[in-house]
Amino acid sequence: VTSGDGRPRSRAAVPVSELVEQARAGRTRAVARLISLVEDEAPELREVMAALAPHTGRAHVIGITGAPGVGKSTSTNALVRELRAQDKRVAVLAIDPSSPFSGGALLGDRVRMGDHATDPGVFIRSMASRGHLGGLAWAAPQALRVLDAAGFDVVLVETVGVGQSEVEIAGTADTTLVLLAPGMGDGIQAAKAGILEVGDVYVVNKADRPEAASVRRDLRSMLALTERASGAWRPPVLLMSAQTGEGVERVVEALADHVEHTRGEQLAARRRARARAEVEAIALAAMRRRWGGVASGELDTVADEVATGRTDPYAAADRLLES
Ligand SMILES: Nc1nc2c(ncn2[C@@H]2O[C@H](COP(=O)(O)OP(=O)(O)OP(=O)(O)O)[C@@H](O)[C@H]2O)c(=O)[nH]1
Ligand SMILES: [Mg+2]
Repeated sequence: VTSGDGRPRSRAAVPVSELVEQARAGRTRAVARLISLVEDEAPELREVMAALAPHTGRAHVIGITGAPGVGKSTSTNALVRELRAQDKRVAVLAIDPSSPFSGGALLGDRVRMGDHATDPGVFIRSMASRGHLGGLAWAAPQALRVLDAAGFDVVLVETVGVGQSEVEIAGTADTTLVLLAPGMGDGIQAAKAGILEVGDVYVVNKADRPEAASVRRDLRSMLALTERASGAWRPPVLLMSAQTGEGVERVVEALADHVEHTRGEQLAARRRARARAEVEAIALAAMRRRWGGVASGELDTVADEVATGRTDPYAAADRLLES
């Protein structure tokens, strides 16, 4: 398994070992460079990941998900402010699984996050899949690994757009925060989107609006129908106004409570699931690269045999896996 696609190594003007050292010392530019290596699927990644591995497992990874317009970006900003007030170092990874390009819609978010632009205790980065072989399943966990090893106490993963992949990305965090807001779709839609299963902490944002209380009531009664083992974590449903800051402190407290409550077997299981997805994505990308590369004729050969009826697709796949 190679980590890259054979593109020239020119990007790494600074040796990997030095970049890793600098990132671990909290140097923002080194952290940014390492994440760029992830985005580019650079060949140096193998060495980077080997160097980072012993230094991971400390950060609290929090996934933030919710329908467009519920206030994910505003809330992320408010959470960062509160965490900074508690002297925590915070990284924000904004992920757009649907868009092949960075920028665009994320630009507005960057501006909003400008509140923290000059704070060295805050690192903000947008990421898109850019249509790479490995996609986001490949890139997101590796970016998290960089931020974790760089010593951030909390990493907020904000997903942009809607769909199953958001729920999946948020679902592999240590703690998943699901945001709702009045007027942003009722409880039925929440149930449809699968969020009743993934949330560890539910937050009804825009609590400065009068309808927030009834959204909370509806959500609570729906969650009450979900079966949970005795002693299991019961997701709280909190009211917050990201805009005024009301309730933000309580939300940060609930997020910390959740990770404390699950520390041990449950947290280990989530992290294992995340690592599993990561390893699988790396292995699959390596296989695709091997079979799909211009140099590799094996896939074309078996495809031709399948297309002309000389062999069946299962036998062909077996041959590929054995090759
Ligand atoms: N009244 C009120 N409005 C809010 C609050 N939080 C966010 N908003 C507004 O809701 C709108 C959407 O907020 P965003 O933070 O951009 O929401 P988002 O979920 O990141 O949106 P997408 O990135 O498009 O999915 C903006 O106009 C915000 O100003 C709040 O607490 N109260
Ligand atoms: Mg947003």
